[in-house]
Amino acid sequence: MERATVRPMIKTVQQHIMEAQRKRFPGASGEFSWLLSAVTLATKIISDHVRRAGLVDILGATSVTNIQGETVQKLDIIANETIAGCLGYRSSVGIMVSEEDDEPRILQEPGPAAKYIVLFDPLDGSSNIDVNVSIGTIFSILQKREDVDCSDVLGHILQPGYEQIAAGYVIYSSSTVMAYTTGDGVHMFTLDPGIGAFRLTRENLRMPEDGGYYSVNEAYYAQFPEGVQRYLQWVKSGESDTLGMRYIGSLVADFHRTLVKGGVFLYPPTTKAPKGKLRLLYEANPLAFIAEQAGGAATDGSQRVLDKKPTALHERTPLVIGSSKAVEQVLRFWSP
Ligand code: P6P
Repeated sequence: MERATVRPMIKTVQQHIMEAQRKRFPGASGEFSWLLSAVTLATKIISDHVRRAGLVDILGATSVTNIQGETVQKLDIIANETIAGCLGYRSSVGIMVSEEDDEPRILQEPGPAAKYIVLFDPLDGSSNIDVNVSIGTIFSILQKREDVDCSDVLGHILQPGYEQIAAGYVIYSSSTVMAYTTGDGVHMFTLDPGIGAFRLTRENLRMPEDGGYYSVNEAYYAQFPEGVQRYLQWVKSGESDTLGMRYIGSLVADFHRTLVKGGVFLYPPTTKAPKGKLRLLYEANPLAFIAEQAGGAATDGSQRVLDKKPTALHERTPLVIGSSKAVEQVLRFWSP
């Protein structure tokens, strides 16, 4: 009797990462996959907290203000310490950079083993927590530089985005979805609460070239550069009937929709925030890596985001990210 072919009906993110690493690096030690498992574990824990936010005393703000000058929400602290705790058990992680921490955390003494740097925004969009809007975690992974002394912590961290070896985000919404890339396409997983695992739901995702939405906070229209104002006048003129408009005010949610449905998200410079609001190292760079891997583009108006040479840990950048055509359309009106 012919043996039934058992096809794996479930591929978890761990399996996917291990297979991808073995395929690309046959001699891989598995330490990178082990590192990524810390991120997936941490985001499962954060997802559980987010799901229960209204039920236990973790809603609302603390009396703490972070380096960004923002009031720290309780869930921010839980998310930050959860990720630090999970990464702390990975001997391959030497340095951790968080939006919530003024300074980098040195998790392992500098040395050949502790070769990875993990940068993240533990809970982006946290101002939306109390109104039940989708929020997310964004992460970026670099390797320490060979040509920089171990003691030069910033020298290892301040690398251009094209040096990233992996990047991803997790969106906590109607379901918890993770998207990641290691430079070999973008892959998406949905957390199955029944088995507590992220299951592969989309492989080698491509950003739609046409259609979708433009996404910007038009309350700042008067503060935008004149070229951005001209783009907004054009996109609403009816000449481009392909784009609708959506703005959630939570970067991960606005980017996830743009990745899946197409269009463009903009956070331009304003008179109040002349360098833009979003952070380069742990927001713009990881999302730019994903956008490009899905066939899209990401610019600060003057240059490719991934080419920017960072000069400070928490530096900000203007961001225009989405379908290549939609990004190019913005630049036809605004190229500072
Ligand atoms: P605005 C959330 O506070 C955040 O950092 C991003 O998630 C989001 O894209 C942006 O700020 C929204 O900023 O100025 O439109 O409220």
